[in-house]
Amino acid sequence: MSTFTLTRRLPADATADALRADVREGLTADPKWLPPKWFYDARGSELFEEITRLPEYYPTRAEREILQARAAEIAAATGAATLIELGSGSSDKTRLLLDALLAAGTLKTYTPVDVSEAALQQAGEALLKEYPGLRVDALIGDFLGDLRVPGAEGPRLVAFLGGTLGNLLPAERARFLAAVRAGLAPGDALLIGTDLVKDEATLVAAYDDAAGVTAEFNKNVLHVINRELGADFDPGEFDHIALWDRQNEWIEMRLRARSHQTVKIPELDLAVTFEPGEEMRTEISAKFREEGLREELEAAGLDLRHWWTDTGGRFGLSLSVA
Ligand code: AVJ
Repeated sequence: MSTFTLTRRLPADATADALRADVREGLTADPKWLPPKWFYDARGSELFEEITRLPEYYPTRAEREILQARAAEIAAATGAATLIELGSGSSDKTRLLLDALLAAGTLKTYTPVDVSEAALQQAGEALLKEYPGLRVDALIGDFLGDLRVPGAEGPRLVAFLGGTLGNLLPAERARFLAAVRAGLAPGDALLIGTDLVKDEATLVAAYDDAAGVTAEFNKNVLHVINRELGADFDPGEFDHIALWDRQNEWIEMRLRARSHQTVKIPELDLAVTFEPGEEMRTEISAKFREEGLREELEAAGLDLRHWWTDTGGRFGLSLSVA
């Protein structure tokens, strides 16, 4: 028998409190910014799934190619009884790992962790039908929060796929990796997917697609703030911007105000003014090099044991141990 449990790691209103705190901090800062995790309500998660199917957005396909080639090797190297996936979304590519770990006969439990309850619910129900015998213990939570999963049988494989590590600023990455490292027991392993530095045109196109899906995804954060905090953003008054920051080696997404506007956010008792052309950062998506990642892992006490890329050298998958 398969079982599916969905547990909220935080009190129900902690997410609401975090959104309020983030929006207040980001929209009163100069320059203004918003953290990318608030893209992912049900609509935002759907839009991201649509992004992964766009011709310009190569990371998902490149990572899938690596997983297809290496899943059996990963299963053999880790012998994982529990797969914990941070930022699991639709758990689509995860099936390659689940298949390999089940074929190796070691896997008992899959623990997806995501901020999107809708995505977890959908993924969990689908997995339940597809994998008889698998126990799915889903956690609604922020991967930057408490990573300890009590009672999860070892060895555990912690997977952080899709390149989401790149959404963290370097200092946040260091904290995140150290926190993951602190939660690993001997025999556990960490699998991270990272998009790699490449030519600017390819990178920018991936974040500014011709069909405009990424633009919709970017503006979705305004819809989220309108709904959750009673704000009156007019998403049509903002333009989607994607640019390559070659010093920091990250893609930056911004929303640029088309006109002077004052946005009211009643739940925060706040009014925010945008000048025409003013840009607000909504996401960074850092791109990596093998050596740089190895150093970041090492600084967190992690030892990179395997490094795989797709045949096009666009995306990297690393397996590390404590
Ligand atoms: C899901 C965080 C990996 O940074 O490429 C896609 C999100 N943003 N298009 C990324 C995203 C714009 C994506 N991650």
